[in-house]
Amino acid sequence: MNTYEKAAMGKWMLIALFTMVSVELVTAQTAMINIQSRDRTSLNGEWKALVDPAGRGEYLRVWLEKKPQKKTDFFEYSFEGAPVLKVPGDFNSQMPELTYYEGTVWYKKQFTSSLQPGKRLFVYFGAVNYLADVYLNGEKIGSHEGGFTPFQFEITGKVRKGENSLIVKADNRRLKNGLPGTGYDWFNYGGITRDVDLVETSNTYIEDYFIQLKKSSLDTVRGWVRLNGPETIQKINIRIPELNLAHSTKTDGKGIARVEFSSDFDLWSPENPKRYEVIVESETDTVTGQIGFRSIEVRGDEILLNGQPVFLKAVNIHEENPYEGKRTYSKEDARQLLTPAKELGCNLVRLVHYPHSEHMVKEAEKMGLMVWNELPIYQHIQFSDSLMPQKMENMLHEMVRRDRNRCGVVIWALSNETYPGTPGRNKALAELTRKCRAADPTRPVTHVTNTQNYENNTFGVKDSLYLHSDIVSINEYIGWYIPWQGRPPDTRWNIAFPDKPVFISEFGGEALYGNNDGPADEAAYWTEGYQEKIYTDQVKMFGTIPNLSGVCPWLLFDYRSLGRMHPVYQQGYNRKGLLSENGDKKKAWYIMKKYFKSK
Ligand code: GCB
Repeated sequence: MNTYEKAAMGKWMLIALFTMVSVELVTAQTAMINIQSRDRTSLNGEWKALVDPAGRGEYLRVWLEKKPQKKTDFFEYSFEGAPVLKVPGDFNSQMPELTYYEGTVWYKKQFTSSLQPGKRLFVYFGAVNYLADVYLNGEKIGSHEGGFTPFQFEITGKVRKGENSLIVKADNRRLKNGLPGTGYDWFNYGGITRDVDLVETSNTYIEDYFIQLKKSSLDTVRGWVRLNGPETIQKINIRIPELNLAHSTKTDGKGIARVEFSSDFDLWSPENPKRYEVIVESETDTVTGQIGFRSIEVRGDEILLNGQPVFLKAVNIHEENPYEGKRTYSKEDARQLLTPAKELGCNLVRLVHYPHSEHMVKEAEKMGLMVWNELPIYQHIQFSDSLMPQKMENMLHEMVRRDRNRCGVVIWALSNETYPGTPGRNKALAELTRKCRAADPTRPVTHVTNTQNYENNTFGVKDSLYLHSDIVSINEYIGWYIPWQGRPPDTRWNIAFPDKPVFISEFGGEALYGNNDGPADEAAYWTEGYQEKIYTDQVKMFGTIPNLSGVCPWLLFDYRSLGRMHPVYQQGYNRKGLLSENGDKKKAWYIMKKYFKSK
């Protein structure tokens, strides 16, 4: 391509990008709400629960809550006298008989409302795994698919003054055409796993906003504010009191205001996790958020944070409370997982393999940990299923919408270990990447693969998915699933994308904590010594990788996974943790800690 062609191409891309951004802004016009910075009335707590392994609840129409009129009336279900489950929380860890359950549970919560005329009300679910049908006072108000992203329904006009009954059918059965599909290496915790809230707004409310530094800039915010409701044309003020900053703009007939302002920000970074109170005001609504400002970009073969090259010292984390063997859901749970990541010397957490709760993302940001947010497009996904494009797109938007104002989030990861031969994969993921960049032009996007070839101690990395990836993210388990084919420091690399940064997104091996028989150099599989050796070799090999921009061991804690069947060493746990499920440090922990200290 000559200079002229390059310039023309650049211009075309800019026009395309602007058009795409506009499309995303104007299409999301159904009643939606970004509740991140809003007051909420929590519906957390005890919910009545009916376990329905036979799937009879549909036939019985339990949402109608019929009660017998006469003593002899037939009835076979009742929420009265039903056991209770805590929300948020998975059901598997709350009742011994549900430990391995994959099926339906009907949940019920009573609440009172005194919604005033002219106000609007939404019911918000942080996540329900995997399918949810929601009923209010006997009427279906909506359904949702996907176990790890938030959803909501407007209930203005449906909610009653006084008592209301909210019923949720939660079904965590695996679907062939689900996201993820049927096979995955983590525990399938089901139920209403995250917070449930009521959110009240004015008739025309601030539906969403995007307030982050524009790409490559250290001082200029470029974004938008979007209203929902009849009074679309309004004056908007954005204030950051600590910076003495006040910016005014105006919405158009579609309720959208462009935002652009500059300031001398104290930039967010792992060393300085600074956030500001940002107040967004319209004439009818006000929301207040804690927002940090930083720039993140891939330039050439480097990742730049605030304009400076950064090496990603990362660790993989599953959303499981290891000590209690349950899905994490609270701020405290999040801190429990993130504190050892800090201790290890990390500056980034790869939250696998699905979007984690808002608490994880917010606490990480506060603690100075960059966040990698990932979609559950994992291994064997049925890309050619006719419903798949829509499912992927919905999930993408739910993830981006929730976290686009979180400066801690620095990477959108769209897939993990999909296979080049899967029909429809390349087209589907290229399209998804385009949509992701349109929804958020500021953050790098990546795909992770494990399909590289390793022969004669040489890696061949050529999956065409990396054409759509700002970072070449590689999972490799040399020393565990695949034996070394030479000395680790002699490893060679043929990477078909020499101009991009490389990130080793997974490596490691399993060890049962305390299994320490024999000297380290004779150590056998499953010992801490063998795992330590894998880490020592990997660290030697890292020095051979061109454009290496970070590494991320698999993973922080041992975690539950049904496929891990070894009766002595695994007992239903994936044992690749640097820490046991009780938080004990394995020998490999110290190798990793030393490596991160040296970077
Ligand atoms: C992988 C997957 C991860 C697994 C891990 C393992 O490549 O991305 O989800 O759990 O390997 O332990 O095998």
